[in-house]
Amino acid sequence: MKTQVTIIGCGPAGLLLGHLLHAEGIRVVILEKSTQQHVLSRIRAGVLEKGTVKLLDRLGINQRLHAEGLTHSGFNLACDENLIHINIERLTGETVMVYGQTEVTQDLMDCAQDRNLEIIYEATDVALHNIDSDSPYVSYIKEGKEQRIDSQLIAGCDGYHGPSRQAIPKASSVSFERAYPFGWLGILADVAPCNHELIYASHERGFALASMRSNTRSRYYIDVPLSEKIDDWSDERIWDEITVRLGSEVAANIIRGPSIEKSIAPLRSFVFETMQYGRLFLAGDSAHIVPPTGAKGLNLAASDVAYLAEAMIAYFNRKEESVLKDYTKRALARVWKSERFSWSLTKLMHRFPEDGAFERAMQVAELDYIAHSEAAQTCIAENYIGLPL
Ligand code: RFL
Ligand code: PHB
Repeated sequence: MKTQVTIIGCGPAGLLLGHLLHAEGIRVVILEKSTQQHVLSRIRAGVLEKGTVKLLDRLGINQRLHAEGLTHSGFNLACDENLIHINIERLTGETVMVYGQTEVTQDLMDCAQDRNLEIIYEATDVALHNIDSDSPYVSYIKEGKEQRIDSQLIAGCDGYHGPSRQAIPKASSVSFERAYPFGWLGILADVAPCNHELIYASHERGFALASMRSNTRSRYYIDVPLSEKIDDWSDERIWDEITVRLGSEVAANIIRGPSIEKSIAPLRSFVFETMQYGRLFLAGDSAHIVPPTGAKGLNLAASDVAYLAEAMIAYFNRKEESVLKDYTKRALARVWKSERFSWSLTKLMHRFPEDGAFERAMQVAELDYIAHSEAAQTCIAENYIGLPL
């Protein structure tokens, strides 16, 4: 098979890139190793920046988003019993949208079918070849048969564990990494949220986040040591811990219910420099990971592909090779600022094993400073809504 761009991975990065290119008449094939149902079963992000919403508006894949998404004009930081309201709309003039990654993915998949954007699910053993030449290709196995797609460009949108980044020689890249000594234990339940806005809580016992998917579906997280096993956490034990960490005023409004999903996700900061090697371009989690504390991962995937689509369109329409070369620099400038924000919010809100009374006092002092400084709140708000594209 021949096409113009082969996209590896059918997460938000691959799907958005596929739609952006397909809308410009560029021939695209998306290869996904899992089934559609499996991709949709992964419960992940919940908060969309304005820039991500605008991208979906531009594609016209936005009906359900605007009908069901919740516009949030603020969020809260909590420190023990104190709530600090960050009014992002008053401070920045912008809002964010609470709409699950599962819903975004579902909308992009449904629309791919309507618009004849080709997605090949259950493509296993995907391998990249000749990426530093003008005739790159991707091989894979489908229904037991070896297949091959020749294309001019390849987009590696295959997440942190995919083969694309591994195809780039070590000597041509540099990795930056920070693994955290805890993970987020998440629980999804069909109960009303405890608050109309998100609450990120820093408590003596650790971190907690009260989030939501709708007015009837809640998503909560607590941080736990990486050694913890999900089977040791009954729903009741999780609800008890959430209740303590969110403080008594918030806890009074928590409605408990059986979990629909619960899992533990490790936290990591990671940046891979370069995002281009020959004809291969990386986007989203294949190139970088942020801890989820700032709600940046999916939004960074969206900003990467906005830049990458622009570069690939200029390349195909106007034969501009130089815009392809600029992609890494443009994307990384935004990536590093999101890395910084996610890392600093993680440090502020979590208890690290090596931290003692002094470090806790520093966190409490910083949160108290934020509570009383409009400048500090503005700084947090402008990062939370997303830096300009
Ligand atoms: P994905 O979503 O991992 O998709 C990659 C796709 O590639 C496929 N793949 C392969 N396909 C073919 N061949 C192979 N060999 C392949 N290997 C892998 C995979 O099956 C998959 O379908 O990466 P993408 O598209 O870059 O999207 C990134 C986001 O998913 C991620 O950054 C966010 O979920 C992070 N994140 C959040 N981001 C936000 O912007 N806001 C949030 O509120 C937010 N909350 C979160 C999060 C991530 C979390 N976890 C579980 C890590 C909360 C959590 C708990
Ligand atoms: C979520 O609802 O899953 C969520 C919200 C905000 C975050 C991370 C995850 O920062």
